[in-house]
Amino acid sequence: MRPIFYSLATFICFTTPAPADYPALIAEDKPVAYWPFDDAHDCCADSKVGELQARLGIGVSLIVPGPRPPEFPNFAAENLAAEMTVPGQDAVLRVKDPGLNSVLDFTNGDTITIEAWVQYVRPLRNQQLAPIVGKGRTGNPGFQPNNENWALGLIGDGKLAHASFIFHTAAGTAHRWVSDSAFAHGENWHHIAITYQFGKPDSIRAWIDGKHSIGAWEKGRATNEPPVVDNDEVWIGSTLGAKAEHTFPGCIDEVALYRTALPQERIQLRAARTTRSSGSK
Ligand SMILES: [Ca+2]
Ligand SMILES: [Ca+2]
Repeated sequence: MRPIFYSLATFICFTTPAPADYPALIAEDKPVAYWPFDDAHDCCADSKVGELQARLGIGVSLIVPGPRPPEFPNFAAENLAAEMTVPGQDAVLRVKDPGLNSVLDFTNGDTITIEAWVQYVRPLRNQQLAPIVGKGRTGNPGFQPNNENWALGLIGDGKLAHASFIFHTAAGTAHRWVSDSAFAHGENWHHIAITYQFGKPDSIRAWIDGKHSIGAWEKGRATNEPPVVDNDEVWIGSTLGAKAEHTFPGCIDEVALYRTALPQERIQLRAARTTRSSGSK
């Protein structure tokens, strides 16, 4: 009987799923920056790749739960997220742009993927923007206010929130794409991802909870003009001086930035979920 026992043991060993490892999943796609918010220290939350630190504003808390098992099997049981705890009280994480032609700078011909998990707990008004992560539009001295190189956010329709992608041209004109799919506020976590090749308005793709969503550039806002590029900061969770009305109403986790377009099958892997429906439609 013993040989049979050993065979069975070997079989079990090889068929047991690997431990949940969301960071390893992200690393396989080679992001240029990835902030999991799980090992923050003193001033900052470090990017798991490269050297880009996200400096914590005083209104940010990094002790709140992020997506966790069993609902989100990719994640560790102790996964943590960033909460914009006190809107209007510096509830933002700031990342310095290293300078000219940095990994954070995008122009025509460059491809971007931005992704994050979000939990927005207060409803958004019609047309209210909830910033997730973006470069520029910080209100920092020395920069014009309408200088978003790229930005991922949610936008309200009075009832639900849609995914949005925004950039400004050098003239300061905003070009905003909005997803058709949307979801309600509450305790549910949602995964948002957008890919885009600058200069090609038809190249934009978006996913909410791993499901592709069609959408549209706002009227007259599709353009092949390049985005404004400068050395302003990347901000997570807020814009425009981190005032309350420009701050994300909830929690953000696992922010990653790529200079490639991630394919749908890789996006879907991230959004794995069990036990209850996502609530998005
Ligand atoms: Ca996390
Ligand atoms: Ca720059």
